[in-house]
Amino acid sequence: MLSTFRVLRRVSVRLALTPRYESVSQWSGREPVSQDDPVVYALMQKEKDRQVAGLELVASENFASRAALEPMASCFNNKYSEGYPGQRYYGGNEVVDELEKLCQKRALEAFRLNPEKWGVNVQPYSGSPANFAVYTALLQPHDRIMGLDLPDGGHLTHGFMTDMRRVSATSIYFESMPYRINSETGIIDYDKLHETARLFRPKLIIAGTSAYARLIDYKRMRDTCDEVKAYLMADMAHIAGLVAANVIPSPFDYADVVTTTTHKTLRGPRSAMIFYRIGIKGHDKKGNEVKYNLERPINSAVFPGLQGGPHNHTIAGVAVALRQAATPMFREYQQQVLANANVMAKCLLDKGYAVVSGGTETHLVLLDLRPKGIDGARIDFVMEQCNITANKNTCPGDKSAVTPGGLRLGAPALTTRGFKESDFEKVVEFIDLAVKIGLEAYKTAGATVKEFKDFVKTDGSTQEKIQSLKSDVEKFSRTFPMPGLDDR
Ligand code: DSN
Repeated sequence: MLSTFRVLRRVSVRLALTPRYESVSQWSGREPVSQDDPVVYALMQKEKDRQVAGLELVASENFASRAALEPMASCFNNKYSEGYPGQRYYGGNEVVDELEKLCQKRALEAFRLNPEKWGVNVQPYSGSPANFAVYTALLQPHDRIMGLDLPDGGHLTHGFMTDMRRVSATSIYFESMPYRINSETGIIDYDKLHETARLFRPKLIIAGTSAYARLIDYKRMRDTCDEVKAYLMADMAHIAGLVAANVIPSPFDYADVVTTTTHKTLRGPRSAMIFYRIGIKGHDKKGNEVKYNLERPINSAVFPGLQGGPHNHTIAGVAVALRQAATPMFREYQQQVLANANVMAKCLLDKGYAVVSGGTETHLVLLDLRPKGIDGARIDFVMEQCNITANKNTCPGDKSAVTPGGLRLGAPALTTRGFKESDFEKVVEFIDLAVKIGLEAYKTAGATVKEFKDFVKTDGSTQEKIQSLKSDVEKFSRTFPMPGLDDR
């Protein structure tokens, strides 16, 4: 059988040799991609098939609906609209203004926010730029921030740095002091966070996680912020859908600013939003009203500070997803996400696996493979060979992010495909089989991860087991529906 690469090469050579349009007058610009560019179209179909045939457990991924995807292939793509509704630099933005205001309104409604108390910027291109925009707005260069350390479940943009290097720009331009989880319990060490904050005196503390299966105690963090006079920024990117559905506590009760992406549990296109408090903050000693001053700095930081024209086609898709997020159907979906993640944790524990913090209260489970005598990098690789995608992840106490001890397993994407608790029991069976294949291979493979991977790819007996599991996974996965458009 020809490899995909060879097929694509043949197609590209043929296309290069055969002009599809003799002159510009023959090109209407209305040809479908399948006709205009079969090479890219073939890749789209190949990726679609990979998604349909696999078990998607990457906790930050999801499958957007057709309705949320379609606006991204619309004429909104064509329009530049630097500025904000009613204040644009270019003409022709009356419809874009309507769209952006609709998206803002739906964003506030989806999170049950009072428009007299909260405003929202829907222009950030994605989560990392959104977080950087908040820091740019509220901090001076080298001001101090505190976020959950990346190996403990935080995100790069929460100030990540190592002993050797300031990795994230958020640690290059700002002074970062991490807080951590308690390695015994797997829960954020709020006492230590409080103690460190009193010494470090940060100007902003981030309540947000990327690989953490427990609920955040926003009140405790608010209390610490009040004591040290810091802003509380919640980054709810992972849990936004659960918050919108009101199935977990909301950061809006305590935070000054809330950032989120729109494509994880929220199930929309890839984009981000920044919510900020507006209106009266309190009163000064003389009894005069003090107002929040977040809206102008945040809007200016997004544009013109960090970005150019907003991606209106994406904002249109986000508006669609936000309408969906305000429906009872969406709440039902998020309840199922929680139930599925819970079953995944329980089944893993029943099979003798270790799970960081002993379970989950969110959409993900952090599987600790170290007690099994293997790591996340090796098992992640074996699972990928079997069409099960997750990601290797550090566990408390891990020294290396390259061969971390665990795997992050998320329920949102498969729940979108209609998986219920019994299906997740089956998913755990598949994971368990993959771990067993990995453990067996580890006995014979060389010491390095590269040697392990080479062994897995070439050892006959290992390959036989992998192909058999892959075939079972594929058969199972293909029985579930996939949202979106059929061929893309
Ligand atoms: N990649 C996303 C995550 O996994 O959390 C966000 O950067």
